[in-house]
Amino acid sequence: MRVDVVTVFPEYLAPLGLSLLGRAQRLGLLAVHVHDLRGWTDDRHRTVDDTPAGGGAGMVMLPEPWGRALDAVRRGEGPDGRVGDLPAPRGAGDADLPVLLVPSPSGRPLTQALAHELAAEPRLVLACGRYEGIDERVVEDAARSYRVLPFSLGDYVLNGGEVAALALVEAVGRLLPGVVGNPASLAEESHEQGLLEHPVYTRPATWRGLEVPAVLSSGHHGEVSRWRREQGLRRTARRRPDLLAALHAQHPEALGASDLDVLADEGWTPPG
Ligand code: 6GU
Repeated sequence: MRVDVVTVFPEYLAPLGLSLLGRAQRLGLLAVHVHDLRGWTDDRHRTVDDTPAGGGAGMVMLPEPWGRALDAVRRGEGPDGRVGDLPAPRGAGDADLPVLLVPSPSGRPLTQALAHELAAEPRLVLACGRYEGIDERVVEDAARSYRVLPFSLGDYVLNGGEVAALALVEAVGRLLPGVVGNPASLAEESHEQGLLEHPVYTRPATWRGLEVPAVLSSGHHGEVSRWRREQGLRRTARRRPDLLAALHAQHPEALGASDLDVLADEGWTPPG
């Protein structure tokens, strides 16, 4: 997968070179290209923003640098020409357009399901805005050559899209084949089955007077699995009952009779 990020703070994306994603890049599983938006300005001050039309607080990002940046990145170029290889086109039609991800508190919530959808794409482009946002015509124009997807990390406000870009590239990148060493560990995580994951423990068996639950040392795989399922259900009922309602609405068969007993014990019963 190729990922291009356009930002006025390229240094913000440096952590993508660390840890698992750094290894994925060295292995050629992922190519990340970070571009400075100011490379596409043409004035002495390298201006990227101006006052909002209609008045109001803050500044809005100018369309001209963004238009040039997104045209160039679409062609696999940075401010100074060609960078890296473009992935081979997959077929024809709109599905072949690269996805343009625009971090915004008014975007579609980033979920594990969306991360999986994006992990199937050969190419992602991230347009990180700052200040009050990017002139809306940039997104309108970009829709002619990209599949535009505004996304949000949650219902709170960040100063710019860079932290969201880091989160998105990590959530998507770790789903690419070969990036996480043991793929089995992916399937068991929170949000993969529509539930939160059970708690985990390691040595020592007693620490500051606190014990690892005895069942985990029993050696009975069946009992361990049952206990983990129950703990995941209890945790979800306590912390995220909204997830249970969504799971029950979309996959009623996913919650069996013993699951519903556990949930009833937590005070959760299916709606209706
Ligand atoms: Cl994706 N961007 C910004 N600027 N703020 C956010 C966000 C994204 N998600 C939540 N708040």
